Amino acid sequence: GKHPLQNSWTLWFHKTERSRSWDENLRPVINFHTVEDFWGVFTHVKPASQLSDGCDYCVFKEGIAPMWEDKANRRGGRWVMKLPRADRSSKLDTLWEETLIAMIGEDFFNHGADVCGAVINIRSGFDKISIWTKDARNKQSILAIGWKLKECLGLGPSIPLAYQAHVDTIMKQRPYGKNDN
Ligand code: M7G
Repeated sequence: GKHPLQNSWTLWFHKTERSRSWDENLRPVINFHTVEDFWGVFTHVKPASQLSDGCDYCVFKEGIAPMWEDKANRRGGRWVMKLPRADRSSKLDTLWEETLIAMIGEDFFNHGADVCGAVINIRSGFDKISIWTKDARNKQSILAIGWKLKECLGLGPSIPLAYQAHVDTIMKQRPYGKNDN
């Protein structure tokens, strides 16, 4: 039989169409809840490195939308790494795959319940991979999750990992469609 994951997950896809609002451009693609179905999904969708600028993949626990407004994210934040575009072809797909494996394997020192999902943003300047967590005040789980992520991905000093509360990200936002980094 198939090997169940601890949670059911939804893959979402975002593609910037200037005529539509941000949330209209965001669509759920498929749900999965076994190891085998995860690999089935990820061998069939386009690798992130092949998407055009402005696209995102999001993998979130089923029932949590990959947006700041969802009640699971409202008080949360993200661990985010900025990846130079020059590394897109060599490193990006592997880092994204390793991020997802760490996340769906619940390999976060028992703080998996604080994880909401993961996002990859394909952008012209810096691509970004992030893990969204539930509560930006929960220092203990944030540190455990960040530490484990760094370890799983083997991140060295050339790829800094920083935590940002969504409220701080929202304060810095520019009008939709004008953001390329
Ligand atoms: P981004 O796609 O997260 O990163 O945000 P980027 O700056 O690297 O492109 C770009 C813009 O998309 C934001 O400034 C918002 O206008 C919009 N946006 C992004 N997110 C994650 C959200 C969200 O969760 N909710 C809403 N309402 N808008 C968002």
